[in-house]
Amino acid sequence: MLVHAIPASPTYEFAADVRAGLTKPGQKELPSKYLYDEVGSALFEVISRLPEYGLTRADERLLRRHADEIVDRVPGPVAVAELGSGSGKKTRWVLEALCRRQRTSYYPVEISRSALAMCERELSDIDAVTVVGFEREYLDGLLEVAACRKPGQHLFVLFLGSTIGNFDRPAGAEFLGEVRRILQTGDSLLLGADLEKPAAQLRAAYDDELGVTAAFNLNLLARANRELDADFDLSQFAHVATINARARSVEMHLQSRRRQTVSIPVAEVVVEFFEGETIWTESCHKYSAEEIVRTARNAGFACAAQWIDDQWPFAENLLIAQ
Ligand code: AVI
Repeated sequence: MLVHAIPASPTYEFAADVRAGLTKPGQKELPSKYLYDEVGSALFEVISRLPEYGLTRADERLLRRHADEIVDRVPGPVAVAELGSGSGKKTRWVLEALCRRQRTSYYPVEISRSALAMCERELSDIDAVTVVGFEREYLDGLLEVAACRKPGQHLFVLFLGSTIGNFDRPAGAEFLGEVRRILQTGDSLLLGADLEKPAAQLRAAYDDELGVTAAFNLNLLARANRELDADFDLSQFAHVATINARARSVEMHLQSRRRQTVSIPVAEVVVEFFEGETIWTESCHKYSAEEIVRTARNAGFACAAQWIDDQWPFAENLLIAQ
């Protein structure tokens, strides 16, 4: 796979974000994108196989069952861009269906180099697909992909796995608007979104019995130790998943088990924690099926079709740029 890489020095950005998030007045926080280093991406792969976490399997089931139908409704010929490809496993169904109709250029856009490498390994056996990876933030990558399109070619953008849920609602709506501005009329976006479900089911999904999600969350502190020379004592922080009923989200936090001081030399900061204080690390918003259609419409898309899984409430939404 050809990869457009960014110069490997994102440490200063991580350090700046850690410093800003942990010195913020009130609720301390760290951006969830830093959960996905090599270890975090591997742990997320395990999460997606846990019995309690049905989201990824629902996404994959819908794509497997409806790939032909989805592709039939996408105006073509197309090049495919995927925002946050992850391992690329579920993308296979869409690419195989497309390849029955045309040779396909596939552009995964990922900030995680290891996820891009996994994606290439997963998809390299599909003959009629050319994979060109972009190690970029989503919108930067999409802009570059859009610049490569051939005359008469539409873009088919995949934003799967309910990553939209990791934005707060206004930011999610704004993000869809940004994607629309990059696209041309008639281009399409396949948006996967996790739907609302009972609190007990959500609690189990984000605080599994084996402790994989806890390890995924704590790895953020381990990453700060590895990359920023921090001295977080992981045994003194607990993974907490809480339901925010008003925001209709699950929040992941890391809670300090005692009063403690942590120094983070590369970020040039020393941080005090009181007992019980938390670092907010991620939000996972859940949508209603109608809300997705409405939000998409406000962003300039028409929902051409929606498929909902029968085992785990999750919706695949085919949106056409108007
Ligand atoms: C990547 N994203 C859609 C996952 C989610 O469910 O919001 C991330 C995750 N966090 C904990 N478990 C999974």
